[in-house]
Amino acid sequence: VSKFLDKLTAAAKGQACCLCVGLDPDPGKFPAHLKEKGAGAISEFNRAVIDATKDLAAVYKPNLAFYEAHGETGLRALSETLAHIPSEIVTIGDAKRGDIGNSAKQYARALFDGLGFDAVTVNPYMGTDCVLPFLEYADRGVIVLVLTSNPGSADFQRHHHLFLRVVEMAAEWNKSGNVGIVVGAQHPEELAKIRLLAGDMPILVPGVGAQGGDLAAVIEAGKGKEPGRLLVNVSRGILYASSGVDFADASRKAAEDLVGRMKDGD
Ligand code: OMP
Repeated sequence: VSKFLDKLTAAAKGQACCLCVGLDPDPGKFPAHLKEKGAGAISEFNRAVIDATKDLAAVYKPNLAFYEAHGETGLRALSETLAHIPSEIVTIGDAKRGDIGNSAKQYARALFDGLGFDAVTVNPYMGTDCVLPFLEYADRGVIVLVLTSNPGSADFQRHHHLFLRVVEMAAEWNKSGNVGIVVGAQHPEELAKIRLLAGDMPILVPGVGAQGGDLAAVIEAGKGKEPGRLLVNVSRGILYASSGVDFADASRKAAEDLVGRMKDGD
């Protein structure tokens, strides 16, 4: 068992299905008093959401696009955000990297050594050699895209059931017990099949909330045996639960509601 899996198990606090809060800050959606500060307000916004949800979240998942989009200001906000997350909560750097080994090695350095994430998302569709540099960090999580939440997942991933081959490969890559997979909430039937094939590997499920996925169906199909093996990510549904000054309280209420439904599904 990897250090990543140990940390995830502890952070799940006995819950089979647990909450991953997606930290995807979009200054255009901030409440008026922060919106006027633009990207300069990202750190303050995230800190308020973290303070309001940290007893409910097992995982925080910043998507790097929302930080890189603002250049140096955004990258500084990302570091400040990571520094604010309590050390017992798992962090996933959602970067969806995938490149030839020589380049992937540098991506892995940036995300694990530089930013210090516990885990990262990786796009495995370029093949094993592109995933290996991440796997070498045996103490960190490597969460590979299998069947994504977007409509375009039909174009290649579903073609000849290619995604099932990725599940098989993910199981082979899991020698250090540090691999997880991503399956969008839009595919509960496939999720059930993937859970059977993947054993108790952690499955990250985005697509509940703004993208309309059905939480009850996801829990039914995707629950694992050990705590924390099903991670349901919600970003916009939590961050922008209110566009007023009460945004942090509203984010807490949204997170509480989700965690309540996760417990009922146990
Ligand atoms: P919301 O739709 O706002 O809850 O955000 C979903 C988050 O999950 C975003 O950061 C997406 O980039 C990410 N995501 C998907 O939406 N679909 C996927 O198939 C995979 C991911 C991901 O890897 O997290």
